[in-house]
Amino acid sequence: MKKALSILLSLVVVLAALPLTAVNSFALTEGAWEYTVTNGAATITCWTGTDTDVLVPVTLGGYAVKRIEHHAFVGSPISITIPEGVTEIAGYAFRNCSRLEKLSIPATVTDIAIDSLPSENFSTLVIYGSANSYAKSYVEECEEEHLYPYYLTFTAFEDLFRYNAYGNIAEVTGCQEDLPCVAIPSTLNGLRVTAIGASAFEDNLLVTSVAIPDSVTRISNYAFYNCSSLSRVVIPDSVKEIGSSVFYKCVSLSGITLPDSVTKIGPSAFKGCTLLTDVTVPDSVTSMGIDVFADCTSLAHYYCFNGSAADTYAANNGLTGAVHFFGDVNGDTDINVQDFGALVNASLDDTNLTDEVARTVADFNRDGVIDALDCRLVKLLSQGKELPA
Ligand SMILES: [Ca+2]
Ligand SMILES: [Ca+2]
Repeated sequence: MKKALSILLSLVVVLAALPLTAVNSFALTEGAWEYTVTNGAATITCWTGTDTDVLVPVTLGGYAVKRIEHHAFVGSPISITIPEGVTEIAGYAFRNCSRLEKLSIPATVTDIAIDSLPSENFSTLVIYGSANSYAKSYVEECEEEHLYPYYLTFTAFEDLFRYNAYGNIAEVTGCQEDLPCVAIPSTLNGLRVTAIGASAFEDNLLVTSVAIPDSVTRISNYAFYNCSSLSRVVIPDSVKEIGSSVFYKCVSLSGITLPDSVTKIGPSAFKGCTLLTDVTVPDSVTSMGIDVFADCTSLAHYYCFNGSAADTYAANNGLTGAVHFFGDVNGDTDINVQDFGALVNASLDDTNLTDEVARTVADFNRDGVIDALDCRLVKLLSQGKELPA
């Protein structure tokens, strides 16, 4: 048994030593998205959903989404919002989107194939982008070349978002139009967007999904208060502070993962999110106000770290039945050698772990994959040792 374990461990070490560039492209699925991963970046190959308003994910399986492949959209949404981070849109990417009315393209996109747009469209297509972006010059080029037999217009993010300027930074205070999907840009007129202002999207009943850029460090009080249709929010790992009542009464929000950058969550931040079933609170959070998850009547899975502020909050607010600790793969609230053994098996072949909760807590460093690094960290923890910073 000891020998078998040492062979396993050697394998783990070998796997961990493989450089990322050795990983070839492979096909994967997450929800309605099909994608491939090459050199640590995801390319979207197909969207199989039926939604009318689509927010392209920032990451798939823990990999940053960089490219949208040809014929990626076989159905036809009415709006497609591409978040920051994507750099390339292939030819024919939106070829079949004959109902497309709104296409939001961030400044990170620097390559759009000239034939990426629909060959016929029954609507006016507005492309939203930054004033000095590649997207804008792309639209101008299309107009000059009379490429598309329908009316294509461009609206700058600068005209779309309201904001306050402070020196060379901006705080977004709202949106001029009610859009179902909102990808907030990281710059507005050259100003770095570092905050979502108080009540910026309060009572917006139309918005279903929001992507926040990784320039933002603070989400202010009541920013998304009573956004009753909001089901998906991407909070980047730049955000340090979530104010009070930020997502209060967001009754469509079903899950939220807070990144490792968050240190403070204000009172009632997620109060009354009655559809919220899953939440992850990292151990970077050292301050949680009262009632952060009060009246979250569906909360079934509360992921946190043993001994963290989130653990204390759960104990003081009657959430213990929903609590799962990262690293506790067998769910007995203790982290020991049995969890380490289960993790080694899962890191060698992740089909060894089918339970969704076990899979979530097995990814100890929360990078989207269960691998040798998670094994190492849980081993240290099971031995009562300090984790590396
Ligand atoms: Ca355990
Ligand atoms: Ca991991």
